Amino acid sequence: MSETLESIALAMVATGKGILAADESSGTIKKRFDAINVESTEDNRRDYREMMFRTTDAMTNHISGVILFDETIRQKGADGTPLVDVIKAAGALPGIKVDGGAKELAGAPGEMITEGLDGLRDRFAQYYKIGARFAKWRAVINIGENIPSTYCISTNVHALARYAKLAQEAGIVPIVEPEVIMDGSHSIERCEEVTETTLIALFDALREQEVNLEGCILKPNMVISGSTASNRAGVQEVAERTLKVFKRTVPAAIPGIVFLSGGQSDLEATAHLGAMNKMGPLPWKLSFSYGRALQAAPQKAWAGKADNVPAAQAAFGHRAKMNSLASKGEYSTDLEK
Ligand code: 5MM
Repeated sequence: MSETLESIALAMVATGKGILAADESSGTIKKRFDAINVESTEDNRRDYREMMFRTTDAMTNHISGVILFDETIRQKGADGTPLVDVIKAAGALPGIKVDGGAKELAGAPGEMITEGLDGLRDRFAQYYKIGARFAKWRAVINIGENIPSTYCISTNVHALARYAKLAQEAGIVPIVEPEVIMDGSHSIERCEEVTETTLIALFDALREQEVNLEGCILKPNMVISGSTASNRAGVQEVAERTLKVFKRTVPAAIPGIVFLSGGQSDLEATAHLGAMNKMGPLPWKLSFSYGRALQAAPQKAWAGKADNVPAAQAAFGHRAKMNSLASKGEYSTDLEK
């Protein structure tokens, strides 16, 4: 079958597979490496990421695609093979983060707007040539006193839709990521309200700008209590409220929803995904596109030492497998042993 936006999107959410978000920008990867006492050099970043891309079983059976940062999509592995080819050889799709990061939104203290639309058409053409078949753009929606404002939500979803349309024009499937941030002491009800409002606005904007929904993947937050809330909601409540909001707002034409982990522990992120997939049938595939929840364990096991590569690959493979099971509704915490 020839490659279409729809066929790429379906491959991204193939049964039992999800996405590895390895697109940490320079500042974020430095923060992750600082935590394991590893210097953030170009070689260390390459070695670390190559180690994951060469975890064959995980990459072939549980990971459909990898979101890369600009540096990584151009990098070669230690033996000179482009990392894009290492990913493709494992049977996964290379993807690219194209946003320029979230910056302060003018005149709106505490709120952010994602930049990066200028020159995006040319960048997409270049990334397509390098091998990217999907892309990612993340919008940040903070919850706080009197925020988010309608202004913040509408400017961010407008930018997401403009990015998505440009991606599709280039033959690249857009992952649209409106992240309602978990930081704060807000209740799960407040997260539910903000997530619902954001998703309604997002799908209005996608429709207005004539984005092809069948060739688009949604990467949202789960509906969850603020990280410092008292009485944080349990797994079942998170699963029920998240699905309630999605059923109200996400058209069935979207082939898949892949969650971000957003600061949840890796076990929490897997348990929530597993609980939701036990509540089917659902109109869309429900899988993962985790950064921290897939990488925290391998980063700790690796700690920058070549001798630790097998243990780090085992840790990455385990989390990929647990999340794969969760995406099929076959996960239980006993399997962690
Ligand atoms: C891997 O982290 C991604 C890039 O973050 P920065 O641009 O801030 O460096 C991030 O966008 C990520 O793809 C999503 O937030 C999902 O990752 P988590 O860690 O939330 O699962």
